[in-house]
Amino acid sequence: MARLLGQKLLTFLSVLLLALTQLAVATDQSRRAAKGDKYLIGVGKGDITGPVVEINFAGYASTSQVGSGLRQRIYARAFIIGEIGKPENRFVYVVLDAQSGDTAVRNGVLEGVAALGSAYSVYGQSNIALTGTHSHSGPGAFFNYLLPQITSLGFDKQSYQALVDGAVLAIKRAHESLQEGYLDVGTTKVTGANINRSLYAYLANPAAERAQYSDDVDKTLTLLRFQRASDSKNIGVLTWFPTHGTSMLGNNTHVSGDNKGVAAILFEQAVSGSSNAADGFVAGFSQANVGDTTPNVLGAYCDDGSGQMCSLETSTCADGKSQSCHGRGPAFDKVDLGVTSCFEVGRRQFAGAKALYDAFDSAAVPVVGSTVRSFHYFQDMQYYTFPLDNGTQVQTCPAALGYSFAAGTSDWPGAFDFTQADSGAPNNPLWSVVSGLLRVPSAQQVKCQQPKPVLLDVGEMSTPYAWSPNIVDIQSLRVGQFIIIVSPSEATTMAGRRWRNAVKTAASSLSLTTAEPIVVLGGPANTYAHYVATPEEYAIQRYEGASTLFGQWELPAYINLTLRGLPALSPSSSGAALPAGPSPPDNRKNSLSFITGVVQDNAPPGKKFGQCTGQPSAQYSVGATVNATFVGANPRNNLRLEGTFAAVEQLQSDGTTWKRYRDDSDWELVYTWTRTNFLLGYSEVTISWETGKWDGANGREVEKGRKYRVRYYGDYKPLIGKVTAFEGVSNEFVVA
Ligand SMILES: *[C@@H]1O[C@H](CO)[C@@H](O)[C@H](O)[C@H]1NC(C)=O
Ligand SMILES: *[C@@H]1O[C@H](CO)[C@@H](O)[C@H](O)[C@H]1NC(C)=O
Ligand SMILES: *[C@@H]1O[C@H](CO)[C@@H](O)[C@H](O)[C@H]1NC(C)=O
Ligand SMILES: *[C@@H]1O[C@H](CO)[C@@H](O)[C@H](O)[C@H]1NC(C)=O
Ligand SMILES: CC(=O)N[C@H]1CO[C@H](CO)[C@@H](O)[C@@H]1O
Repeated sequence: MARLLGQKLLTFLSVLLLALTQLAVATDQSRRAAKGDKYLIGVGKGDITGPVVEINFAGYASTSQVGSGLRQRIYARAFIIGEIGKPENRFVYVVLDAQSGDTAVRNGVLEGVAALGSAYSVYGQSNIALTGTHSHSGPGAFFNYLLPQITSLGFDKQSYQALVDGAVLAIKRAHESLQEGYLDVGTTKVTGANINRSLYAYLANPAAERAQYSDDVDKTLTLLRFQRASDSKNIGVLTWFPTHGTSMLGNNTHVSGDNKGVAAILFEQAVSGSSNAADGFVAGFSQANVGDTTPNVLGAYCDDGSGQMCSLETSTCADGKSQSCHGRGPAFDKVDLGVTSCFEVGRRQFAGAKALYDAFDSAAVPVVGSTVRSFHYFQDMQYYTFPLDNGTQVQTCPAALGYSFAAGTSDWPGAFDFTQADSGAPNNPLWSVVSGLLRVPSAQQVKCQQPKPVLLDVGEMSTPYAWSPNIVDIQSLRVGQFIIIVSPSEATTMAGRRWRNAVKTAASSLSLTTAEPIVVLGGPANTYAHYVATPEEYAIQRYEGASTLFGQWELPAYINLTLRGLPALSPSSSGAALPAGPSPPDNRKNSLSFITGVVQDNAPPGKKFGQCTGQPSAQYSVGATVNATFVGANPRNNLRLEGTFAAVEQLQSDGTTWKRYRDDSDWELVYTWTRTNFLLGYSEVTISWETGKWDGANGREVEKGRKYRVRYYGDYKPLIGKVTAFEGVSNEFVVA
């Protein structure tokens, strides 16, 4: 009996084994068939959360938007792709949760990567692309040029360094993770995450051209999947989709990565621990032809009590001004400063990308052709002469901004402090110094920039140092049939389409790729060169046209310059074939700054740093906000990069051990710093845990019936002496 059973079991086992082997072969074959070529791939992530308080935010250019805390840490995410066995054929695509790439930051990153040692000498000017997600919700003051420094009162070394160090760390981690693997690319349509904020300008493009597209913004999200060969686990995804990082309003003062920061973290949290995702999975949500897009998908309305939409033509309200015109996000709410809409627009991008990712094996196209190449050169845009398609010679101009620039957009009106006569305008010592240096544009410039009326002749101003870039980065990357245009400017929808189409056509006629080329556009990258609109949109001179720095022919020039570099992406090119071009000015050492450092922190008499002065209640129901307030110190004393200022801890079943449950990387945990006495250096910190409200998106519901407590990590600076770390912890409470 036992023997018979044993025999049966054996037969059964051998049949099972055979079936499994066949299955394995079949799977392997279908996997092979669906796979492209093997590349060297690596991903890495680094914390770039700069000073979260007392520093102006980048993006809205509003002097009054100064940080008061942190909602979610921001990151650099680096993706390296290379040819196997050929270290010289490699590129790095970095996505920064920041307003844009920038020349100062790029220089810092290049120096930082070079300092990592000889293994990193393969990375440099040509093959590092530094792109920003165009978030308007993070610290500024890191820029190379004067104009974007004005509202931040100059350059801040700490803010700059946080970006540089985090990006270098992300690149280092990506390099250390390099291994053989496959790349696949898929697309999906994401709805409800963008609309056109400059429809009137878009409509100036030829009707026949517009008829080729079903939407007046691009709705397509492109996803590149990184899958390692060793065990077929995915190590990361890199996506492109255009929508402005303006979900958080211009009066929000908590740092976050805006909607793309949300999407990236939701994706990383959702795949974490899943069987086909490797540890350290990185999700990059890169910006695309963002120029005329807005995440405020309900449209732009006048906050003047009229309930009217802003005018289509000029985005103004009944008073003829743009000041009360505001775009509304999907969860429009005046009091939450865009927080709910931001999460929702992030969630929509995440959900689209995740659904595509889950169906990827059937939906994706393998990247094929072993070639990996990149090119980069600097181009001076002052009077660059080149032929249009019809042969007519035209030229670009020194940078200038038109009148509509000062009006801002419906995402947030009124950029900069041009209303000097306005008694309500905030006092800006930097502007007081430099406004006298404004110059009248030269006759040649006025003519060149037509039909733009020049408001700020930034390209002809270099006192005390350059105000805006005239020299820009022309860069593209390529792996197999996948080509990435790296744009220094925010391309409008149609500008991006023309640029991608031109590259695709040229790549085909140059026979650059074996499979049909797939072209994406990422940016704003490397430097911040404002916008690039089509010549037709330029003629309309709304915000995007007014911010197209180099005149009406900027887009055809960018296309011409990209096509010039394209042969460098061919398999026979050594990549270094192109002359480097003129170097842009490096203003890191000579930038003005009116930003003061931390003077001192003190605890009020009878209290000590970290003492919990506002205890949470004993019990909360899910959905409630838990607040704990502590005697605080300035978070600029220590950015706690790769760490946290705030944590929620959960009591484990042993009844004694506490485990970290939420931290600064979580949207629902908010850190707020308030200076309570400037002279004496007192401040307090409130840590708010918004339980339940954001759960569900990534399956991280609060565990009910458990005990929790709030922990605060701070660092104080005495008037004399060194910065010292401290911690504070609240009483425990139950979430039921
Ligand atoms: C933020 O700005 C919006 C739009 O102007 C406004 O409706 C809201 O009242 C402001 N919120 C705060 C707290 O200032
Ligand atoms: C780009 O412009 C240059 C002149 O600056 C010209 O020689 C070249 O043919 C142009 N390239 C294309 C593809 O139009
Ligand atoms: C070429 O196209 C430009 C832009 O549309 C136009 O201004 C110019 O007149 C055209 N030249 C010729 C020779 O048709
Ligand atoms: C919690 O603290 C924040 C920040 O100080 C404050 O805005 C909010 O009103 C507080 N909420 C509750 C429920 O006390
Ligand atoms: C801000 C704005 O005007 N957005 C418009 C973009 O285009 C759509 C039509 O496709 C309009 O409905 C939006 O109002």
